[in-house]
Amino acid sequence: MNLLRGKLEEQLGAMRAERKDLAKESGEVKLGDVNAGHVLGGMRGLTGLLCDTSTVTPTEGLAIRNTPILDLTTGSPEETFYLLITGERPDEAALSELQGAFRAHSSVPHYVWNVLEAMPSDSHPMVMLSTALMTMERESKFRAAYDAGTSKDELWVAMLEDVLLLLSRISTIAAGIYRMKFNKGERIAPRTDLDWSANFAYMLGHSDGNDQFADLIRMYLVLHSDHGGGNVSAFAAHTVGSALSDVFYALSAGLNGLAGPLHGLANQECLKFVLSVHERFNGVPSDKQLTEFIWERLNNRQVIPGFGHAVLRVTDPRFTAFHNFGLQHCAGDEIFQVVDKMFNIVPKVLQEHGKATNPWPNVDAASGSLLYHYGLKEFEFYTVMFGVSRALGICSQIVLNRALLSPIVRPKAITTAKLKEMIGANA
Ligand code: CMX
Repeated sequence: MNLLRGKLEEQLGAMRAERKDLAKESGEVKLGDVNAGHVLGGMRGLTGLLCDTSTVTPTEGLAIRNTPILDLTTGSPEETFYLLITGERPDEAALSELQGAFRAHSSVPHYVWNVLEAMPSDSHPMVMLSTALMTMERESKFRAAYDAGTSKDELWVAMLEDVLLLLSRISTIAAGIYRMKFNKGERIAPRTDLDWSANFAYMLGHSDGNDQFADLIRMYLVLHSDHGGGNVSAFAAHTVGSALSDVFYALSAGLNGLAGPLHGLANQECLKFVLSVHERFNGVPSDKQLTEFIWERLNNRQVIPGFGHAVLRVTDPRFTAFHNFGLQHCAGDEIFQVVDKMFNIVPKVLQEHGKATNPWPNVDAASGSLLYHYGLKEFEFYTVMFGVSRALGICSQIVLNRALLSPIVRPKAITTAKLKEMIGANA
């Protein structure tokens, strides 16, 4: 990985100096106030982290290194990874080198499969993915370098090696989990003539690597790759990595957070909901039927999956990308038609209802219906797909954090009694 490593080395001096100067000269500058609501409300809205790979704004949504995500939907995950980690688009040579690195370790050693095969058959696919990563920790070059006394200035190089090995293997592992868990037959070995996403589609068993499904998987892996630094998975991985735990520990921690229903698991809930609408109305409901059904749920104090967002205040651009793909390729599919109809009806109802701060669809509202269309119907697997993609962003953040010598995360926690005392004193 001479080109990528060389690019990062070229950038590193200035970035380290900038961090040092900022800490020295501006460490006392106030960025905001901490109030009791932040402490009680999961630190929502509290500025407390640095993340340069991507940003999420309420009105524009996700931008990777200032490039709106909708401008990246025709590219490959390898290009996105290079952009995430360096802030630049790769030239042909750098891209080809990276594609080679993503292929180099795509055959997974037997001891990993042995562990997965020994797991109880009702293990969730996310547990299997996280376990597979932990199993490979024994191969960490970062840990070996640390144990050998490598200077902390140089540790990031071993971290980059670990990250490339991990990313190279994670799609093979995920596809193997899919075939094992859902009795799809023998595992399919990666091909040397396909890139990372095409190989993933191929190894799942739903594609020859060059069809529409492969194109959907390519876009899916780009769209979910990163979402700033404060979401549960990125923050968890960052915290674990800040203790100089290697990327196998850190990414596993992040993916364990992604497995929560309020985070990554929401995508399986969304498709479940869409299918339940389709089943209840024996097909695509009329506008009137859907409007009444949405009101019925809201009056029962149930949420409408796929709508609303903690940060966004517009339609999620990632939803727009999936929706456009569906309109182009799956317009005749009834499940997609339900998604399309919900897009036209639900925001109006949520606005009239007046509770949700953001009535617009998020990324999870459409992605499942497209996977379902192409035969990937086991929605317990969807969060694994999300995890394979999100590994790109989390791994980029971890390499940068080690390269920039980010300190250990250690916010101050207070007791409820102390909080009440502080509220009283400030009232
Ligand atoms: N349907 C019904 N009610 C909703 C709603 C929805 N889709 N979204 C928000 N609300 C309600 C909330 O439940 C809350 O009600 P209460 O005051 O009774 O508690 C009220 O509107 C205000 O909530 P909010 O400030 O708009 O939303 P939050 O920031 O608290 O929560 C989210 C954001 C995503 C958890 C929420 O919108 C939700 O539950 N959506 C449905 C589940 C979903 O699609 N999750 C995927 C999220 C994708 C992602 O995070 O990437």
